[in-house]
Amino acid sequence: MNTNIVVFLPTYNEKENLPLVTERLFSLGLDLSILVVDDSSPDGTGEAGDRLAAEHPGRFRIIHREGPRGRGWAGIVGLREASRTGCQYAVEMDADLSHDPDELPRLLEAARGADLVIGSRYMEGGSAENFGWFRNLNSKTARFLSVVILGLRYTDPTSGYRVYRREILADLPWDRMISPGPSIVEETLFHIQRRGARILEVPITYKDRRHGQTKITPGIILRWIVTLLKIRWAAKR
Ligand SMILES: Nc1nc2c(ncn2[C@@H]2O[C@H](COP(=O)(O)OP(=O)(O)OP(=O)(O)O)[C@@H](O)[C@H]2O)c(=O)[nH]1
Ligand SMILES: [Mg+2]
Repeated sequence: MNTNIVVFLPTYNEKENLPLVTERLFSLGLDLSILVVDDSSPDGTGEAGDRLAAEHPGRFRIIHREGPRGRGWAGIVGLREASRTGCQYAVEMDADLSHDPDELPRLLEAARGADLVIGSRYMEGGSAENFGWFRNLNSKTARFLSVVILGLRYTDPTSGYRVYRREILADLPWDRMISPGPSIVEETLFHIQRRGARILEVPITYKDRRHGQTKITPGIILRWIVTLLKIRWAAKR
């Protein structure tokens, strides 16, 4: 992959969404390629990805992970791989179209003056469509714990819509990263903050997922909290 921008998409059961998000990203007309890390989705996302790779040689790549699935494990593989390409920026976003590809140019623009740009739902100008009280409460609790446990004082530390300067990713301690699940997002932010990097937030409008179902289970939430504590603990030693 020889593009200026590499977009990493983690996927688990996103068969309908993957071709849609791919088309939307390519239609932006940027020098951009897509790197998918799929956890052997039972719904056939992997095969859909193989077809897209055949249609877009050199611009679309899919890595098929085996073993237990995990947003974090997929994130470690995907971002690390992106950091090894010759790109200038690596983008991380959900594959379910909750993160609007049309907002990417604005995030990239902001990245000219930063090491990391976070798309924020909760700063002035940002929003999260159709968040009911339960998701709102979950999201608030997650932000609160991110501040208390890891000191991540941002409006949206749990946002997975981000632009990283490649060098900052290449500098992360990948072999010591421990998040199996969604806490990978906080873990990368924690390490980047410790490096004294320039971190910027810009507002985004978070949309409801287009197709398919959420992958978050009560077990994943519980493990998320335990992992934040482990990250903090490991950093102290
Ligand atoms: N490879 C991989 N990707 C995952 C896994 N869990 C979630 N993802 C992907 O990570 C992104 C975010 O997951 P979501 O389930 O959408 O989580 P969410 O955005 O908090 O919840 P909803 O939008 O309500 O579904 C999506 O692109 C998922 O397909 C996983 O175990 N492995
Ligand atoms: Mg989602």
